[in-house]
Amino acid sequence: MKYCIGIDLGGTNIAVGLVDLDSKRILDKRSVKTLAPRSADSIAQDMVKLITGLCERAGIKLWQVEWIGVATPGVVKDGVVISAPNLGWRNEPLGEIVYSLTGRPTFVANDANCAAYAEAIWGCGVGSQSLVAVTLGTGVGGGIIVDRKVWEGINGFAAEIGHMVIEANGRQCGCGKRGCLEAYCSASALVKESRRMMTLYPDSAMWQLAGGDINRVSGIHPFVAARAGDVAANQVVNDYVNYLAIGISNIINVFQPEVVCVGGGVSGEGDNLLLPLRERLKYTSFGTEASRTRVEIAKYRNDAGIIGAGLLGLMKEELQLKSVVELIVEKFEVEGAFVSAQPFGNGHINDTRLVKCKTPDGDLVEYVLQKINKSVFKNPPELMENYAKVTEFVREQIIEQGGDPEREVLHLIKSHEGKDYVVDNRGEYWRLLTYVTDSMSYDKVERPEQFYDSAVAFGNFQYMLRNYPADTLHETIKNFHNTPDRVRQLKDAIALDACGRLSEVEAEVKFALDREEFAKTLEIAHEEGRLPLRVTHNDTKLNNILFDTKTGKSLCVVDLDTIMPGYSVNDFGDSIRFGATTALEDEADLTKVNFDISLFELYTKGFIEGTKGGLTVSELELLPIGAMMMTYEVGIRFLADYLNGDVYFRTHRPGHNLDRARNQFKLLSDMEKALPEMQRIVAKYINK
Ligand code: GN1
Ligand code: MG
Repeated sequence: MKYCIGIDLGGTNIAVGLVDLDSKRILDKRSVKTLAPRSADSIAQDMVKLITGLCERAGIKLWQVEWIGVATPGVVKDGVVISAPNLGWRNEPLGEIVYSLTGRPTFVANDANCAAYAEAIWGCGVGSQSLVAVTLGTGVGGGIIVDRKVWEGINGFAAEIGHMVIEANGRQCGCGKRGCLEAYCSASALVKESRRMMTLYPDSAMWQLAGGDINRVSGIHPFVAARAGDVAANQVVNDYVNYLAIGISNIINVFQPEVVCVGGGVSGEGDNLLLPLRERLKYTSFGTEASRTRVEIAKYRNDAGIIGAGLLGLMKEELQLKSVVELIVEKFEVEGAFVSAQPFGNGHINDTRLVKCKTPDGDLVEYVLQKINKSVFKNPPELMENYAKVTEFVREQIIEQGGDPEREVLHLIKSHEGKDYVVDNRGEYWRLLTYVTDSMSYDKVERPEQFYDSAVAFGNFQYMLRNYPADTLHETIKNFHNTPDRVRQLKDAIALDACGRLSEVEAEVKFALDREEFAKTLEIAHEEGRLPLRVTHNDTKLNNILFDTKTGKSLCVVDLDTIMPGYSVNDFGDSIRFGATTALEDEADLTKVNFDISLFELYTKGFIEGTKGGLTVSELELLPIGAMMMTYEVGIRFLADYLNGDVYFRTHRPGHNLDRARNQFKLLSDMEKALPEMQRIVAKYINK
């Protein structure tokens, strides 16, 4: 089955439905009160809670939802609700907010328009080219479809059918004018009129139906009483139908649509409303004899909002709707037109998508789009300045080394404004990179040569940056690999115990704090002049290298967010902890997690070769400590994040960060035992 989510955001309720795209049916739905006025952020959070609940009940994952459609009152453009008086909103980037919370493509459109469209294409107007929808609810709404497209008018809010005047100097309307259709044909007007007649006719059957309480009369009561022959009710219904017929005949006279679709709460009367209405229209429309316009009751009635919203993804071309990601991609100098965007890679921090565009010749061009995680990288413009300068510098080095600058270094695409990034309405930063064709990355070593290759590549990367002016680099994350400071952060997390998880992890906390002295080793070596600061990558996991799928060789170092002054041995160590192991970084079965000394040896050989004699002997002697340090450090970072409630690293299951921490601690225990062996191996390559 193919699923989507349809959200009907109303002034009173937020209704969310899980829609089956094939049958175009609502499989399940839930709602909460809107409680307007409320911020778009807080409303979106409620929407996401309902979405998650629906997915859980249906036993599906959020990523299985093809897209999310939101129908909202007010004027909408490119996912931004420009103005919605019912919600008290102006310029709220609802699409971006929902996207950022769910990661699913999100479309936003005006509620009456999407309801009308759903009726025209799949509802009572199926197969028709033109349809006008009249919604009889709290107010009277409308939507106009011409040639299967929504007619929004030059100002963007056409189809205010409820505010067509049908009686000069008539009843007062909420809009300030007099005589509007809404003042006669909304459900509220119907109730008001029933009450007026009840006071004039104390023996009307409507009194009984309302239980003797005039405040409890509803829009259904006059119809029921009229069928029983009640005079007062008959007059209410007749007047109602007459006024509605005037409104609808005006619509027919102006548009001559194939279908007029009557929806909203009052349309629940079905034939009781439709048959007299059709009868009246015979006398009110122009050219009735020859008229081919059909007047019908809406198919979706109360669910029109959910269905219309859910199906937005199917009507995005016609409605000229674009998802948040598409709108961002269009702000860059891309070749061709946007086709799709899919989640990409296994990074724990940024939101990464593989974007496909199509050129007029029909060629597909691929890009990598990333939304920079602002809570991790506090100053994205500085980060992007590093990124652009470093890639430029590395490009020159690659040309010097005789490499292919197109495939061996990342390439930033400029925005139309000539910048290296785009900022969206919410102040989020996005960058676009060319995708290196025929390449892939690995989360685990598949062949030993691969690991050796990655060692040469990371070593060479450091070598290429050996003359980079370090003082021009911004520090994108302060104290990133300052392990004693990471211990301090762990202690803060322990003291806070934000989620009450501390008692669960006593053994892990003890393991971490027992090694507090060890944590200082590299800082001391640096102070003693044995470990220089260099320009380093600082995130040298195997999956941050692209391999050529044709040759199997390493190709390009990626993930350049943390290039900063650092220690060479930490770059070495980060690769070891991630690659020289028999399991993935998050393997929960610790019996499968073992340090692999032969992979350690291969990497040592490759890294020393890659750095081309650029590292000092005292530095090289610290390589095994670097391996242990990075394993320890990321282990305590995972543990601290678990205690803090998983706010830093992206998780995919409960306890994910704890599994990762335990995994790294198991690896560290192995390494502690293997330290003499590691030192012997390193010594062997130093002397070569
Ligand atoms: C993060 O973004 P990604 O997944 O490549 C983290 C690294 C950790 C790593 C653990 C900026 O790297 O420091 O070692 O997860 N990056 C940042 O897998 O914190
Ligand atoms: Mg990465």
